[in-house]
Amino acid sequence: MKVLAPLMVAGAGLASAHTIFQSLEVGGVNQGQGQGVRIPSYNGPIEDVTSNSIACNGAPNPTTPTSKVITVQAGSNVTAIWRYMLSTTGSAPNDVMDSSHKGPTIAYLKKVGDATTDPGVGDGWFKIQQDGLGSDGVWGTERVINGQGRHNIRIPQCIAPGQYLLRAEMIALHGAGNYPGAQFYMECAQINVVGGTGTKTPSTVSFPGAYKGTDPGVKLSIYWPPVTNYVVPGPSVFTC
Ligand SMILES: *[C@@H]1O[C@H](CO)[C@@H](O)[C@H](O)[C@H]1NC(C)=O
Ligand SMILES: [Cu+2]
Repeated sequence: MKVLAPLMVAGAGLASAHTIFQSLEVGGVNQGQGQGVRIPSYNGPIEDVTSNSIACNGAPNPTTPTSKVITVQAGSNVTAIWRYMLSTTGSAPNDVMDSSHKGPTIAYLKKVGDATTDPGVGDGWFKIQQDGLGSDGVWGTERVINGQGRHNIRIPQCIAPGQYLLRAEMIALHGAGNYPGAQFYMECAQINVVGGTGTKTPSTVSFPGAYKGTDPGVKLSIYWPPVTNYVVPGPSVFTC
C-alpha cells in the first residue's frame, strides 16, 4: 500500500488536471484574475458541443460576472493567461494544464452591445487565431503549457471599434476517440476595441453550432495512427 499510494494520488491528479483562462494581459499589464474575464470556480471542461456552455462556459461550471471591460488597441496582441486552478500561483507546466492534454488553442471574437451582459450564446462569432498540430509534432496546447500558460492572440486591425467578447479556448484530445470525449476549455473576456478601421466585416458562426461531434478535429484518436494533418474545428481564421 505504501508503494501504491503515490500512484493513486498521481492518477487522481491526472483525472482532474484541467485549466481556466483566468486573466488577460494587455500591453504587458495583467488585468487581474477575473477582472474582465468571466471565470468559473471549477476548472472542468465542457464536452457537449451542443450545450449553451460551449460559448462562454457555464453550467455545470457557473461563471462569475465581472463589470470590467478591458480596452484593447486594434492591431495589437493580447495574452490569455491559463492556470490549472484559481488558487494556482506558479507558471510551470503543471500549473497550466496536465501534459496529457494535447490539442489546439483557438480564439474568437463576437461584437456585442454590452460586453458585461451579453451571454455570448448564438451567432456572431468569428475566429481570429488557431494553433493546432505544428509541423514539429508539437500541439498548440503544449506550446501554452510549456510557455507559462501564455496564449498569444492578435486583435485584427480592420474590425469595427466597440465592445466584443473574446473567447479563448484550448481543446484537450486525449479522450477524443469517442464523442463526447474531447474536452473544451474556454472563458470569455470582455473587451472594448479602439482604433479599429472597420474596413472588413467578418462572416460569423454560432456557439453552439460551430462544432459537431463528428468533426474530424473533435472525434479522433491522437495516439495511433499518428496524426499528421490535424484539422482544427470551426471556421477558417478571419484575416484583414
Ligand atoms: C500576435 O499573435 C499572433 C497569434 O494571433 C501570433 O502569430 C503573433 O506571433 C503575435 N505577435 C507578437 C508580436 O507576439
Ligand atoms: Cu483535464
